[in-house]
Amino acid sequence: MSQLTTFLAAAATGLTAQAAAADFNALDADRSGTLSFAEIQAAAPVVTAEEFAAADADGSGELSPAEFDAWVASKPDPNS
Ligand SMILES: [Ca+2]
Repeated sequence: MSQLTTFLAAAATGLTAQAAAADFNALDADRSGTLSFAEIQAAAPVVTAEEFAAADADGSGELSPAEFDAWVASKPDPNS
């Protein structure tokens, strides 16, 4: 559960790019360099498909580090 805690705490407080990159690597279970919805949900089940799709700016079906970074930065309050 530590990854989830880290992820949600970071999403709640905002992240530096460096911290987001560290979280990204922790969440990238298969080391593909992108985060699938399954990988995001494995760490943060509260994330919805709609939210993931909104974060997937180019519609590739996976979040690039830049997309993940922008998404986390846009989420000051994960409960809202
Ligand atoms: Ca991956």
